[in-house]
Amino acid sequence: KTPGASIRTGTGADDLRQAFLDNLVCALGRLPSHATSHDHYLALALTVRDHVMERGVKSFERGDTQQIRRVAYLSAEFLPGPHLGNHLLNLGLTGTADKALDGLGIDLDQVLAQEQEPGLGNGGLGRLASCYLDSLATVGVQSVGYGIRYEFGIFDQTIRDGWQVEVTDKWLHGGNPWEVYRPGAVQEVKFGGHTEVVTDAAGRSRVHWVPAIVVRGEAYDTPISGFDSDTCALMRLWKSEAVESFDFEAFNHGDYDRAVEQKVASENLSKVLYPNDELHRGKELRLKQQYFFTSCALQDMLRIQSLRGSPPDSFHRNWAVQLNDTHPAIAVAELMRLLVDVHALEWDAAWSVTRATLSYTNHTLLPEALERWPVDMLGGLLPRHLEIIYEINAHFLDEVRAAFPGDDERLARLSLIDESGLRYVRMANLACVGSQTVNGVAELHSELLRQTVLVDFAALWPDKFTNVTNGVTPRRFVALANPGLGKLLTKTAGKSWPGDLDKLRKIEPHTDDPRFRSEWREVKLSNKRQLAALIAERTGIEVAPESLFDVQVKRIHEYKRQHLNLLHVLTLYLRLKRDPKADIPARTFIFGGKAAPGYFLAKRIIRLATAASDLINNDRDVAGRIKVVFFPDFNVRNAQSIYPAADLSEQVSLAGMEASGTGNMKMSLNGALTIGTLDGANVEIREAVGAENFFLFGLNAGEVVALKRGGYRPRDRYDSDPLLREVIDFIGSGALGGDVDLFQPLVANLLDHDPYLLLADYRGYLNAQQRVSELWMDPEAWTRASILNTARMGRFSSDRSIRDYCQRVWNVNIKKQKK
Ligand code: 26R
Repeated sequence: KTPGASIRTGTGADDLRQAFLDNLVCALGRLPSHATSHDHYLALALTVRDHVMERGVKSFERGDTQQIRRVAYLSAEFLPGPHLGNHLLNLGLTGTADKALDGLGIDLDQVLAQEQEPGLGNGGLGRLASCYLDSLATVGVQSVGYGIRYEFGIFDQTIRDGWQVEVTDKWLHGGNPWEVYRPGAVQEVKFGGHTEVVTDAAGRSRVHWVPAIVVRGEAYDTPISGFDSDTCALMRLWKSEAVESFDFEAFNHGDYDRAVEQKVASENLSKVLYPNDELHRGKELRLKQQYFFTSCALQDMLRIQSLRGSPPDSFHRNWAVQLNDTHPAIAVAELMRLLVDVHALEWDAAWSVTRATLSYTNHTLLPEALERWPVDMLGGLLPRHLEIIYEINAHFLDEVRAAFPGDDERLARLSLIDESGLRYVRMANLACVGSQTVNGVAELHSELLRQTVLVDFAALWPDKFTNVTNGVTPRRFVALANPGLGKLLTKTAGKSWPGDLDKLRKIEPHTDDPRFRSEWREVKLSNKRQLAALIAERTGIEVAPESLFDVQVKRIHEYKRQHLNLLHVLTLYLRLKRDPKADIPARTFIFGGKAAPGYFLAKRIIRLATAASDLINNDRDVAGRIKVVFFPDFNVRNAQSIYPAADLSEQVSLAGMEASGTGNMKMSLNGALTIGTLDGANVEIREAVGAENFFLFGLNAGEVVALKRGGYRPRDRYDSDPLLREVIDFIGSGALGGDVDLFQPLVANLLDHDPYLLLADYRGYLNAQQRVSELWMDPEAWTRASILNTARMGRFSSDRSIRDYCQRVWNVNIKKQKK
């Protein structure tokens, strides 16, 4: 035992069991004889949290004494997934916990199943933030992930009569054993009102913001452990509270409704996550949320800064602040306000500090996702920030005029204010101007960023731009999700691979070993059996584990083209109906993903998937040949069951649209082969695993632009391709169930607009699918390609991404603290 180690954090099975029982009785007040599985979960979570906290506290202490530059990752979304199993893995305590509970007749898996995951994000961007905290802790960088403690996260998806029905997410209802409330870290956040110029004691004029409303931000900390690491990251989420519980004046006048109005309005700020991704609607409450957490975060960093005894003008030496998309981009103006108005720095000094502190990551090129706020709305809510934005803009446009004299159009494009009609503040421009570094999330995306959305900024400041390709944590998405594969990898490549993913290369020489191949297939088959059981439980559909599992799981969006996948499914179906003897290997098509509640066509695409599922699964003519599943409520937990069972990973977005994708990495890492376009990180995955182990199809980004420019006419494709005509007519015919009009909007959209060029890529896609079927019929060749996918995916560990950020963006040294 290490000196000072208490039973509370002892690492033997007896210590763990005792700590567990103590928590059950003392912290939860439950008699062991009466405790439920959920009580067991809470008690084990509290036990494990002690271990993580102890590390966290010690590592932050080191950071304070060493005046280390810390990373603050500002993100409106986090999707950590269930914590318990991951912590046990990271701490090396899984076996011990199993043993400790076993001694009490308790099953660890049943305990793990009790946890409600925090669904505080929509999809890729939120999950990436959580992978990055995992890797920051793992590689030993001190960091805080700042965000919002939404009371209601992303909705739970249920399927009723084939339609998505949204159910409120109640993740906090069973209690949250992971978070620690921090009364000492409370912040005040102002809204509305006006500004005044006042003279301070030193005779200097300063701007004073007199707000209409003040809201309290309360901090809740969740520790995030690293793999085999002494460092621990912190996820610090802010909850909004009213400053006063009641308006006592109104209360005393008997106006009870008005008395609580203010309180309700304040608490609404952190009430619910906006469930739309990639569609910016200028909702005021969302702007309030963004400012709320950004302000809390920056004030908190300044507080810690002063606790360390460092002055505000060296803020950038102590903090590197990363803006996860433009959602926290108001940070540019807020940091200026805090430095100039509150900490009395001169404008120029404050501007240098701000620009040396902030960096901005862009996650999407879709024009409808770019955030811009009406000037009146922003000015009404944040009057001082609008003044600051104007002043930044004035300085900035002077710089532009000097660099490009007389170029007024360029000036208008670069301006922080869009003045082409109703006036808007452009948040991407604000983020660019206020940042040290701007990056995209895959090579292709970063390139397109420089060539399109941010082309004028790239011309002005070419050195500001860089790329950091996304990555995923192999701990959660391989070791935890796929323990069978994990064991085989450890046996073959040694035990260090989860923290050093390039080690996977070591399995490559075993590709041609028949024994290894058969073990590889056995692992996959066993994962598919488990998923088949889960599918039966959730949907009542029976699928054959021996069939090819063809998987597309991600948010539902037209640009991701789940409906292109469905065109293939239905084409196969029609072919089997026509030609029952067709040589087509058995396939199970698995779809999963949530649609934004207000996204009409995305919901129709889900309905199309469920209609195809109903029709095909109940047609005896194709029994044993193809099956279709829509797996409800795709979230981190379900993802952990699905990725390990995938044979084929569908990454079929229109080239140039998907910034990176990260599900593509998770599946390939778990031995799936990809069918995909040259989009996002697919490009780099294909390079890494080898073109012969990847099914490529479709237009590339340049061809997409050219085709659109040349006047694309989808109806011509329909007219000239009989297979395409047949499948589209079939969808429009009413034969899929429901009334004839059910899929008319989808069909009409494809024939008359087809903004994502499905009809142009249809043939190429069918051909690639044909190659998939052929390779599948040669199990040895398929297995070989599957092994090579895993073996060559090392660079897509989020540890590599974080090292890239440390080098190219944050200027932080990595000294992995070994135990
Ligand atoms: C403006 C608002 C409605 C909004 C826009 C976009 C809200 C949320 C989003 C989410 C976007 C930015 C997102 O998740 N993008 C995804 O980021 C992943 C991580 O970098 C990429 O892998 C993925 O390609 C990209 O779509």
